[in-house]
This record gives sequence, C-alpha cells and structure tokens, in this order.
Amino acid sequence: MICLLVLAFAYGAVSAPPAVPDLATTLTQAFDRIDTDGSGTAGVSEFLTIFDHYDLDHDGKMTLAEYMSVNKVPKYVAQAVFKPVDADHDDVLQRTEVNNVISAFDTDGDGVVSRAEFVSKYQQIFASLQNNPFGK
Ligand SMILES: [Ca+2]
Ligand SMILES: [Ca+2]
Ligand SMILES: [Ca+2]
Repeated sequence: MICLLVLAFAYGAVSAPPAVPDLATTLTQAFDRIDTDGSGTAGVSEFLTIFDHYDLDHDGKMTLAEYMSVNKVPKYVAQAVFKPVDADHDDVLQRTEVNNVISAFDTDGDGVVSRAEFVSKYQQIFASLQNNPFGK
C-alpha cells in the first residue's frame, strides 16, 4: 500500500513522470491538491478523500479497473503500481489500508504528512522508478 497513492498521483498528475525537470514544483502542486484545507499537512481524512476519488463505485475497495479508469493509464502501468502494495495479488486495495500510507510518508511521526515529507517520499519513488520503470 505504501506506493499506491504516491504512484497514483505520479501517473495522474504528470504526463512523463520520471523525467520531469521541476519535480519538486510538480510534487508541491500535487500535495496542495491533497491538502484541501490548506493547512500545509495532509491527514487521514484528506487521504481518504483521494482514495474515494479512485473508488468509483464506493465499495471501500480500489480495483485495478477503477485505477485505470480514473488515471487513464494502460493496464501494465496500473499493474506496476498495484504490484508492490497488493499483497494477495487480487488487484484490489482496501480503504482501511490508507493508514499505512500515512505511516509511510510520516517520517517524523507526528501523525500527519507535511509538504516536505510528501515531496521527499515522492522523489525517492521517482528515483526507484527510473532504475526499474515498470518492475521488469
Ligand atoms: Ca490539511
Ligand atoms: Ca471500488
Ligand atoms: Ca509528519
């Protein structure tokens, strides 16, 4: 689940993810879309809003098909995103796992994700994507 929302945003917001020159700017803009109350931090409710954006039929599960539909990405990209986080490989991710995402971003452990934490984590994932673009 760690990489899910990160990559969801990466592929949704950026047309050519790993090569974006002003990555920090792009990531800051992506964060500001999550941080809907403008507090400078993103908490559980704000992440759940993002999840619900993908959960088109509101059944508490984000499926591979829903992800592809929202982000308009080909299946191999969606599978690359799901693979690291979909432990049982059923192409479904649970809403209850959003807390794990927060924990993954929240490096200082204050319970919310700051803009700096968000940008830093994204940059790490972009770097790993460049090394291994589609998990091949
Ligand atoms: Ca906020
Ligand atoms: Ca669903
Ligand atoms: Ca934090």
